[in-house]
Amino acid sequence: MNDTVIIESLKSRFFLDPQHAKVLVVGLGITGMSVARFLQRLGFSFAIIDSRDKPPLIDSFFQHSPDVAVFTGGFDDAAFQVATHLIVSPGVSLHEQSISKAIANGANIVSDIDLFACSVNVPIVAITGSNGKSTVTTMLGDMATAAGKRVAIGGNLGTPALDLLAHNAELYVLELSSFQLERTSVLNAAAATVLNVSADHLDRHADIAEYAEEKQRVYQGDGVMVINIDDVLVAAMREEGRKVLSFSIKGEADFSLAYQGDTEYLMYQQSPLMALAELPLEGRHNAANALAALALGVAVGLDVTALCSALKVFKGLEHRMQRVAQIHGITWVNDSKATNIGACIAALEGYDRKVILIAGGDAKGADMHELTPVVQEKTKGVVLMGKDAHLIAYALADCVPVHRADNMVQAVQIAASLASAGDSVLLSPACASLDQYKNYQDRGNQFAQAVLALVA
Ligand code: UMA
Ligand code: ADP
Repeated sequence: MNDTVIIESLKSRFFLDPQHAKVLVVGLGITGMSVARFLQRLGFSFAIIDSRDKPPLIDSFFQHSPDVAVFTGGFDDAAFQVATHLIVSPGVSLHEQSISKAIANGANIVSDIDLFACSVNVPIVAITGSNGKSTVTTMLGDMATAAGKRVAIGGNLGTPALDLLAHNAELYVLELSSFQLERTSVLNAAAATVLNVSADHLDRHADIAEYAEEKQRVYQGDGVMVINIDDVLVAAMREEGRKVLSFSIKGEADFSLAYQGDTEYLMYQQSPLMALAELPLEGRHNAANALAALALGVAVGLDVTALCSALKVFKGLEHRMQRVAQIHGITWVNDSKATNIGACIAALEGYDRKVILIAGGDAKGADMHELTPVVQEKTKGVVLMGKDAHLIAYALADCVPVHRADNMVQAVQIAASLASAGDSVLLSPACASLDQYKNYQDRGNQFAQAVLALVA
């Protein structure tokens, strides 16, 4: 879309006019940087504020934009009070006092996703959920490429949505977090899905109902709703009069699993699409992800045969149910990206034999008792570490043997002493990693190193 059309769209939807708006960009992370570039391109003047003393990107920002006012080291009310529009990065809560006050005074909240939605006139697919977003977004990107589309993928996945505009794509696939969705009001995705809802980010959202409501915002507009009917909170989001494609790994749906003879198939209504065994991913939850991606692809008119051809060669993402090694008959699996209970439960449910689970970290306010039944059924021992290990230990008391470790090397050594040939050891922490590691990748890498050191 050309800049004049984009500006007209911003004016009509948000009164966001380069002549009059006083824009404050809140947060100087990769989102703030992408917003700044976008506003500069369209000729807006704006200021930036970040509560950190030295936001990590400040030096590179000043190199490219020495003339923009940047406030750091706290949220100064004065900067907020003059703003007509706040473009707030996802890492900053809208409940920050200065932001609440500015909203009360009439400031408009706009997200980078809103700006993006005003800037494209090709289909957007929007994907949210507590788990599986990155997998489904990447999967669908590969599938759309196989179907001959010039596609760009990003959002919470890593590349800020506004930076995707340079691709001039025919289809955009966005992974969206609850933080991005809560401040987005004009997304009208051609197809959207909430993959699932389980407790997460309860340190930022009041409760799971509020968290689910933010996720539901992915369906705003009149595009196709792709609905996981196995998840009660998602199934309840269906809206009368909207086109819906459902998916299920448990029963009947538009996209489902079914046996024909001895072979289990991914199905589109009554037609088998491909054998489940042809999907090269561990864990039954990945069958749900494949069905969701197929439904989204079909919703935007992609050729289903091409979609399946991409699924058959999709290798999955690092740190998600990734087999690290098999040593003396013991299989070691890295699922470090399991940063909440739902992912850990899904990982354990996929096993038909007993597992040794390594878990723990920052529970982000979740109630760890939800883990108890599946841990009891699927594990023969648990090794816990990190800040909230005691909460998990409390939830699992008297259910399975629980061991404590100070670090990953120790956790792996304890797990090795508990495992016998034929067992799996699964790192699926059900917690965020930041209390002990740089990020989930660091945690997964340290696990892999500790496992490989066992052989050495
Ligand atoms: N921060 C401050 N003060 C500020 C601004 C930010 O302390 O004034 C802190 C935040 O609390 C946060 C960090 O700085 O800890 C980064 O926040 P940000 O909003 O500046 O983040 P960006 O660098 O813009 O990255 C964001 C997403 N980050 C968050 O939602 C925290 C990235 O998702 C996303 O890839 C990127 O935009 C592009 O869309 C990351 C993430 O962790 C991967 N997401 C969460 C998740 O997946 O669970 C939601
Ligand atoms: P997200 O981007 O939502 O965090 P990922 O694809 O990165 O999702 O996967 C995060 C974690 O969730 C991993 O541990 C992965 O094994 C698990 N997971 C992936 N898909 C699902 C699903 N459909 N249901 C539950 N857990 C899942």
